[in-house]
Amino acid sequence: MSHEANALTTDYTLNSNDVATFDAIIIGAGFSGLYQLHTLRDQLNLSAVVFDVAGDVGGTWYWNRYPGARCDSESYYYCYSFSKELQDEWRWTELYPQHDEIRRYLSHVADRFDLRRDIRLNTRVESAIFEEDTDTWLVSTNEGKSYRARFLISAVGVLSSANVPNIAGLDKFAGEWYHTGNWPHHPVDFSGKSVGIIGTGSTGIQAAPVVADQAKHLTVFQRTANYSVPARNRPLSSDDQQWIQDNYDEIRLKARTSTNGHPFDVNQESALEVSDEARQQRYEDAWTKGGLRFRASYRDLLQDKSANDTASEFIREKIRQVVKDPVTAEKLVPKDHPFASKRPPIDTNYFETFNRENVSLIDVKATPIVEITETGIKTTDAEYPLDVIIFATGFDAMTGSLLKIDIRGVGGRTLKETWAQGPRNYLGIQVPHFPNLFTVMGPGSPSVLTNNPVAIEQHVEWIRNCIRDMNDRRLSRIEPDPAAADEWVEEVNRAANKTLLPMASSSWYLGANVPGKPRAFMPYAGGMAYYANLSREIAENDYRGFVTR
Ligand code: N01
Repeated sequence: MSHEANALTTDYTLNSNDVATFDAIIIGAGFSGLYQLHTLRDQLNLSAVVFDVAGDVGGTWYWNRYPGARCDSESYYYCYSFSKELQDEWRWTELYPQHDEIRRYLSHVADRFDLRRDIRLNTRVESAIFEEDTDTWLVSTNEGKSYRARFLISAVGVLSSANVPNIAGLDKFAGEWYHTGNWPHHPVDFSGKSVGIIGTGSTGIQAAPVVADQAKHLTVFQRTANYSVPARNRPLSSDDQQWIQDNYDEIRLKARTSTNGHPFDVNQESALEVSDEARQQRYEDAWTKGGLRFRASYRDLLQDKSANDTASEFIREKIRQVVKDPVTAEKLVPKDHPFASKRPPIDTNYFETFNRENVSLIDVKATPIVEITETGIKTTDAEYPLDVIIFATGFDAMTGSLLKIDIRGVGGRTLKETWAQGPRNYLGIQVPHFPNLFTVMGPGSPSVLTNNPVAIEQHVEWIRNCIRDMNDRRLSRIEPDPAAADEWVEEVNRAANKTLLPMASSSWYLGANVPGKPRAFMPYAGGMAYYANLSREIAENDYRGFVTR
């Protein structure tokens, strides 16, 4: 911390009759916001309130209820670790939890820690203005009310702003259409219907087999073929439950000290230093076991293109073996990016789905979508009659939800203008000239490259400790030194460029999926454990790179 003169000793409880005042305002009631409220209110004894536009807690899981929606991290470590009691009392039923089970878990957390009394649902934060004379944020909501707080914490989520592509004619479509990230709460019945799904990312790959089971016909509109590894989901048996409980300490430790927040051992061999037979066997074993662990088969799969080629080729061969029609198989084989340079999906019977009589695949890179008509989707080649269109077209990731709020820092500058060329911040957690604003899982932090609860707990606890230290030192304001932020942006780019991640040119990691969004590699690829240690060391060294007063 470089200290400016005149540390404030003011009483922060500014009393204006029509502005409720808190120590902290938290935006978002998902994994991040719930835990942040618990840390500030119950551990630091501060006053805090959470706003969320949703009708219940749950964050991304409140919105993503599409058919097949389940987590790609294993249930028993896609959850909080901060409370042993919570961990001991909750039992997950499946290896990969379905969306409703995760909602039940988060609802249980909200009840168990009595969080709901400080959560305002159905409330959208519209603006947040930093007022320099008091070093506080003035926050306005869609109800026309204003609130004031010393600290503003964005817990808005990284994949929460649905991206519906601007395809001509959608307004004329006479059927039903849905975006997976904004799925209705009532059941959607596909039986007897012709359904089209646009998008073959993790979401489309989860949804297609489930929709195909019900629909009269499913047409998958694929722009970029994708790699996917079988999830091998299964119910957790009582033996599994016992193993989890017996090994929880080790599982949590491994997750926290890993690169991606997953409790895997990454094989420390290079894919290039073993025999072809040994490599083939390892990939076969990983394929049989299933899940994101496939990525941990060799240490250099994401660093060395030749090493990656071996894994990419293995999956391509699997696709050719599974999909019976060779023309369809070849369309499904990804050729333009290395395996895992985009977030790797895992699936249940995705490629097998294309062997069904009622499923067809349209390559919309070869024959692009021209428009949506009253009755279906028209490509340069043909028109496909549809009753339902599902957009599995992803998100304005990492910055979308935050930039929808009119956030103004010192001198009235907006966050939108400040990030016009891409996100610029320090450690992904604070932005120069936006004092006392913290961004949980912000761009520039490991966030989406991790098993999220690990990254969330690390950020939430860092923010709690920072606020505690500020209170102990009677400081009123913290923000990054602009030079520290510049260096951090360079470090984010340096870390990305040591990997193959930037090779996927259409990836949402780069903002490339949203027209007009600046191209900048957003998550920090230097590794979760390294990042957590660095963040701790910076805090211990008097918040090096931050300016306080
Ligand atoms: O979104 P995506 P997603 N015309 O952006 C295509 C997480 N997640 O919702 O690749 C035609 O990955 C687009 O094509 P292209 C996970 O982190 C987690 O699937 O841009 N197609 C792509 O195929 C994941 O990575 C879980 O050429 C268009 C697809 O739509 C992230 O969410 C489950 C198009 C979008 O893929 C996002 O995944 C699901 C257009 N105009 C997701 N616009 C769990 O762990 C876009 N596309 C539970």
